[in-house]
Amino acid sequence: MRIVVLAGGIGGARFLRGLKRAVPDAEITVIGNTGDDIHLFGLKVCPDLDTVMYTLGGGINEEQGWGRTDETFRVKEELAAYGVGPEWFGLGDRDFATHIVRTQMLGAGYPLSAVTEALCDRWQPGVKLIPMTDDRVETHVAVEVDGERRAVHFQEYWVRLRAEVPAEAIVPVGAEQSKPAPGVLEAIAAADVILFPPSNPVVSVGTILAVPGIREAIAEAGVPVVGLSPIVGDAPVRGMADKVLAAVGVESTAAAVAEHYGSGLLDGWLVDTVDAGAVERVEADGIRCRAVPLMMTDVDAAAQMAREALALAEEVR
Ligand code: GDP
Ligand code: FO1
Ligand code: CA
Repeated sequence: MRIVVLAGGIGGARFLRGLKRAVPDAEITVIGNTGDDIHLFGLKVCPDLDTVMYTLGGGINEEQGWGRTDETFRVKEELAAYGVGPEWFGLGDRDFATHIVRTQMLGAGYPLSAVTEALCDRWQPGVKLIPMTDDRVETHVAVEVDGERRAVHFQEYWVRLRAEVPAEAIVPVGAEQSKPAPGVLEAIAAADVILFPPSNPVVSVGTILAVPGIREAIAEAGVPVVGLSPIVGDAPVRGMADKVLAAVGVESTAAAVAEHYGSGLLDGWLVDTVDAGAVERVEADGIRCRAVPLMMTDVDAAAQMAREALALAEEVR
């Protein structure tokens, strides 16, 4: 079975770990969000690609959900001693090596997709991880600070400002001019099923869908497209997805997120059992919906969610 998954960071990575356990023989292609990417200290950092790579490759900091396990911050301390920031972004020593290798290869002329493949040679994530695009796309957030409207990088909004200032718009800068990376459209066209994990619908899956051609390819693939809600009990399970949903005018409910994707894209949608009341509303929108446990408390729980998603895909096929 060929499965394509559109993934952000933690929500995507933890779901993928379950999916691999549920269907060990499946050929899984992950289209990763690169809108969160940021240049720091002259280095290219790709948080969502790295979160997927480290999680599936066994190098992730489990408690945190991002970054390396057993991390130290000596380089960051030394940079701070030079007065070189930003200090609000915690790049660890082991993680730095990944960004150095990536930046070196990009500088030598390799596209991000080839660089990602090379990094995965070490981590062996057991999936084909492809960035959504090789072109530069950066999510910026229009915020109002001290009565003034300005655009900040998504990481500054998320990490430094903790999404506590009102976001007026979310803009994937560069997306309109970007092209899907090699292999993205091919994987979608060859897929037996396409899954949207419980990733952020706006700044993870939404950004991937903003790359011209990807949304269209999914809609035209003619295979079941099934998503899992990252919103449980009218709130994100972790993080501040409610803030970016509000910025695009979507309420933080499992049903509203399904409607945001729309029946033109989604065939099936899983909500948590606490949101069973949403099933009728989602089905009225023409999207087949089931309520099942959606908390990824461990890999087995994530695997069971993956089985439910694939079962729903068979129902709508
Ligand atoms: P990020 O890039 O690290 O923010 O990760 P993603 O975009 O892939 O996923 C973020 C989303 O994952 C958040 O909106 C969370 O609500 C969701 N999430 C995290 N853990 C769980 C879980 O156990 N169950 C569900 N249903 N959603 C989760
Ligand atoms: N998230 C934080 O909240 N604080 C950090 O200092 C931070 C550092 C960081 C470094 C590398 C990396 O791959 C991810 C990192 N993240 C950090 C997580 C990440 O930037 C965001 O949580 C996601 O991109 C949000 O979607
Ligand atoms: Ca992210």
